[in-house]
Amino acid sequence: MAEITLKDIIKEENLVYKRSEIMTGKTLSYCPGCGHGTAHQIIAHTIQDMGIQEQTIGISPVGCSVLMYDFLDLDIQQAAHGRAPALATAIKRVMPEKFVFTYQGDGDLAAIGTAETIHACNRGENITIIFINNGIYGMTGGQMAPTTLEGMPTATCPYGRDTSIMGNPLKITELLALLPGTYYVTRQSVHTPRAVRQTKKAIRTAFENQKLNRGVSFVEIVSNCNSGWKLPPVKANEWMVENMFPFYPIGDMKVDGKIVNK
Ligand SMILES: Cc1ncc(C[n+]2csc(CCOP(=O)(O)OP(=O)(O)O)c2C)c(N)n1
Ligand code: SF4
Repeated sequence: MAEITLKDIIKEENLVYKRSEIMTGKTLSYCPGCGHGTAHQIIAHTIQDMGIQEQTIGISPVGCSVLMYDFLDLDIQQAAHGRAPALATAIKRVMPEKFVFTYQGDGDLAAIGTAETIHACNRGENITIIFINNGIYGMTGGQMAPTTLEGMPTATCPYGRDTSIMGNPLKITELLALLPGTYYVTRQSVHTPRAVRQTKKAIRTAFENQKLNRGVSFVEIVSNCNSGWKLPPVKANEWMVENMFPFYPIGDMKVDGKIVNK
């Protein structure tokens, strides 16, 4: 019997997954198992599917994804910490024909950038905001963020967040859904193939809304920071499902400008 080689198996018709051509191929700087890389892939595939590579401008944040411009073959402008929605506002207003998106962590979007986020969403800028919520400041060593859960240990609250001293975790996405300028608000994740498919659908919807000039489309992705959480990747995802999802439930919050009643 003729020997079956790897070349026989890896045929175009058997292919179920391929790296997006919009990924530059540079080695990602993320920790193994981190959700940032998967989120990049989803954005790249969506832009490739829509054929809008030349018309898209991304805004990279300060945080672990600061080097997003190295990984995605798109026009990308780096923003100062938290200022991505303001920069996206300016770029979209000057070039309304472009698809403009921000990509921001929870420290960037929900701490130092709270004002920019709220005002851009309230104004209803015609942009897409992609928000990676890992409940921690990943890049700087795992300090407490506004999104840190009650009781969750971090580098700056090693015994867990004590809400009597440190305040309550901030559900910024729920808050943004209440603003008149947000048209589509959803919370997704990237820890399973199904979750990846759902997130891809959400990001596609967000870009399609932008084409139709609908205002802000906001996609939160609840993700792990296995290094900051001091857990191996698989355990980090299990911890996320058990602890993050009850507080940050997955699903749509606002569709076509209307709050989704659950
Ligand atoms: C003006 C300013 N303040 C503080 C910092 C330090 N800093 C860099 S990244 C970061 C937090 C990033 O966390 P997050 O946005 O949650 O992204 P992650 O790294 O978790 O993806 C902070 C506080 C900075 N670079 N600039
Ligand atoms: S520190 Fe956390 S958010 Fe940053 S790359 Fe590592 S796992 Fe991802």
